[in-house]
Amino acid sequence: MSNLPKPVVTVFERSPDGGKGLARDMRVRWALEEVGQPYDVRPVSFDAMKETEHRALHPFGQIPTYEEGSLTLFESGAIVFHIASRHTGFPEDANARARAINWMFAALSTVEPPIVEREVVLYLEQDESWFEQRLHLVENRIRAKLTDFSHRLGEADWLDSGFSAGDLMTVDVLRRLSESGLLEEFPNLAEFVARAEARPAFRRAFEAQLAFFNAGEAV
Ligand SMILES: N[C@@H](CCC(=O)N[C@@H](CS)C(=O)NCC(=O)O)C(=O)O
Repeated sequence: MSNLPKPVVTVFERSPDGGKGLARDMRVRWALEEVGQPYDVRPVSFDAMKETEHRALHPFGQIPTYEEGSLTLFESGAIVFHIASRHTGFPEDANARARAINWMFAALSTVEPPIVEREVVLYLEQDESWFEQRLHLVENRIRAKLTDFSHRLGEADWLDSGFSAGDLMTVDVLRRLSESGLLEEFPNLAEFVARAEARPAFRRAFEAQLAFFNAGEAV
């Protein structure tokens, strides 16, 4: 058990994903569970996110943020990186650690952008005459990334020798495709995600965000 100050993570007061754990606080919760670090959450409404008080923590008015004593971070990648560095989320071997970091960056800067773009198309461009064409285009861009990634993963359980923050970030990014049907086109990737979701730390993080969502629904 660490004696670091208990971190506080900001989360959606009412997540638009309906409790599916697709918002980016999920990767932070999961990382904290993996390293056994207790944490608190602070809900923020969409309006409050854009207010000066929250922008002091997150200049772009988003979640998640991470406060640990006098340290404040935003950007889920930087937060998970920090958690993994402070605890045991990276392999001890220096090269394996560098490769895990490599995968974190790949997840965030190569795989996640077209996935987020697909969400933009679905949420904001549904009424456009070119909606179907554009969706097809963006989904093919995602398929191209998944094809490369699927070849690279092959039959391995994890990206490198053992589960690390690189796997965590990659899986959390791929989970955003959970209702798209795209992941199922790549059985080894679907299994990779399922394997990670079966981890006790993932389950705890998932249940915590779901309980939080359900408590909000009950109000
Ligand atoms: N690059 C940022 C993206 C943060 C982000 O897009 N957060 C979403 C929730 S997953 C959000 O706050 N959306 C509300 C908004 O942008 O107003 C990260 O990885 O932390």
